[in-house]
Amino acid sequence: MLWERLSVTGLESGLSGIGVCDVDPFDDVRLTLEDRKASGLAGGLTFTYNDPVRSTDITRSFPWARRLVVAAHPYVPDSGSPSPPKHGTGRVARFATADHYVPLRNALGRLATLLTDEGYRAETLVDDNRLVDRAAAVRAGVAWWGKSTMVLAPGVGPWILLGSVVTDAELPETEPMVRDCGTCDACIPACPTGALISPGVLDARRCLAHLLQAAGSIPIELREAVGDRVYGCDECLDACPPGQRLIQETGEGGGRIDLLEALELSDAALLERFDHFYIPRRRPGYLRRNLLVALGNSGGGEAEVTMAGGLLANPDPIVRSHAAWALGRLGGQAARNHLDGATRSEQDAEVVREIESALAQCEGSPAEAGH
Ligand code: B12
Ligand code: SF4
Ligand code: SF4
Repeated sequence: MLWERLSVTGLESGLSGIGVCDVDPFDDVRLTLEDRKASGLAGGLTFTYNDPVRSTDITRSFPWARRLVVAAHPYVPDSGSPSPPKHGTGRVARFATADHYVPLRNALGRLATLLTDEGYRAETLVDDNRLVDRAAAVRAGVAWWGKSTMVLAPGVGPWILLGSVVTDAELPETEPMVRDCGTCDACIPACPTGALISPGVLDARRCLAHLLQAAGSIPIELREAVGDRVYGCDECLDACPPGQRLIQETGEGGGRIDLLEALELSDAALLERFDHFYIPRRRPGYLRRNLLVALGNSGGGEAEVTMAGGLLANPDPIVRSHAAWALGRLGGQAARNHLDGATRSEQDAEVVREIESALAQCEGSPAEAGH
């Protein structure tokens, strides 16, 4: 039977789970998306939030759709785990240590070919704004909802990426899992910013994974909590018991960036090195912003101060603001000299405010005591 062949091919292609669900609209998710937009919890998120009606009803995009074949790709342990914090380095969440969506795309491609070879229509969707992937995975019995808002699967916990094939083949539907988190709530206190405000509810305005890939400034009151993170955040996943065994089996490697080396790259080289990151409008300043916050949190040294000082002259005001913040956080006379110099030439009102606040922070920093 076609479903058995799809299932075998999916598992042979490295998927950890595969299931089938109908294409009825995900009305509960549409209401949640609309509520979170209205209440502000969405924090300016785009993606599926842009058009909740479309993203929760696949037949709006594919009127011929009859089923979703939903797949989970386990990207850990391939991703490696970041080595322990090391001076001068930043951290990348496991899902982004490389483009871990590639094997998922390949597996879905094979499934789509099986369907089209049988004369059916089939389109692959990976992290696509036309589908709410987690809701599809839950309905197809590939995973269950966790209180972290992640969906979890047996043996791999939250460490899966999701994708689907939309088809007109009327495949048999698979049963949803009868599982939940039970009494566990480990992810909620593990979040460094309190972004999980209650089970299953994320305040994106406080979520570091969101802020590090959003446009604009990183809110000043959350920059220390960014720590050494440059892209993504794994804290609520690391805390999750169903994923523990996999993490323990995962060796270190792949998740560290030399901050000074990355800040020295040209625009083109920076975008090329991190071409699999989502960066709003591919504006390199947003990545430099993240690198500067991690640099400020790094504890510093002469080279770090010189780098941040030099970036006070960057043409992008987002970079200048975060360079000022990094200098304030690094502290010391040299940092202060850079900031003083910039006050004489800076024209952008927001950057001026950041410089003033950084100077005030320098006054209070231990390196300044006694001056
Ligand atoms: C927008 C988005 C984000 C946003 C918002 C995340 C969010 N929670 O909505 C930001 C940028 C913060 C983000 C971060 C991450 N993301 Co993201 N993201 C998406 C995207 C594009 C859309 C998600 C969406 O529509 N959310 C809509 C809201 C309404 O969903 P929700 O918050 O999950 O709400 C449901 C639950 O709250 C549940 N619920 C409600 N009440 C309750 C109560 C209880 C008790 C429970 C258990 C559940 C529950 O029902 C709601 C739906 O009705 C999808 C890709 C896609 N096209 O689907 C990837 C996706 C969700 N992201 C993914 C990943 C890997 C991540 C990160 C782990 C990356 C990282 N390491 O930094 C983090 C995890 C942060 C987190 N805790 O969610 C994977 C998730 C895989 C998985 N195993 O779940 C996806 C599916 C991408 C993919 N194709 O693999 N992401
Ligand atoms: S990704 Fe990080 S900041 Fe966002 S909810 Fe999870 S632990 Fe909190
Ligand atoms: S940490 Fe516990 S409560 Fe949170 S998602 Fe994992 S199992 Fe569920």
